[in-house]
Amino acid sequence: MAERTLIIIKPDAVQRHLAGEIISRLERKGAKIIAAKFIHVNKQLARRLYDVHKDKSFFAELVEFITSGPVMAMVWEADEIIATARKMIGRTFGYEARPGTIRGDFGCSARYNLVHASDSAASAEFEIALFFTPSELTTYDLPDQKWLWGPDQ
Ligand code: FUP
Repeated sequence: MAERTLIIIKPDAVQRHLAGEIISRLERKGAKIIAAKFIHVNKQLARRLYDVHKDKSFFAELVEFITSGPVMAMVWEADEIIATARKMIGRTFGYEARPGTIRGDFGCSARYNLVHASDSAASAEFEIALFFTPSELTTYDLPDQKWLWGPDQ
């Protein structure tokens, strides 16, 4: 079933010239970009995004990092895109992520791990609404969608 997920290209990836690489991987996978904005996340938005981690020891550093420079926040759509994007991104810590994944291919850091992706349908709905209004989510067809996503299950 077609799903939407929030993907954030984090400050490290932007500053390491990896935004295009990350977008390209999602495009080649056949996912459809339906919204994007290049913004400097403020502390309030960062705390809301990472609310589930508010009691963790690394929360302050997490907020500090995501607000340290501009990010590219995007909404991508495809069948099963929430799980698919997480697989493409790899395990949380770069040094544990498998080669072939974004984190596995481009870094060894725990905190500076390049990309955020929603981890469930409920998170995706919550996170997309944090960054985008409903009218900012575009709708259009990909001419090759039938081949990339089909047949309907
Ligand atoms: P992920 O879903 O893979 O992005 O990772 P989590 O939601 O578990 O964690 C959110 C962010 O917290 C990660 F991107 C990295 C950071 N983090 C730490 O800095 N230290 C930890 O021990 C765990 C996570």
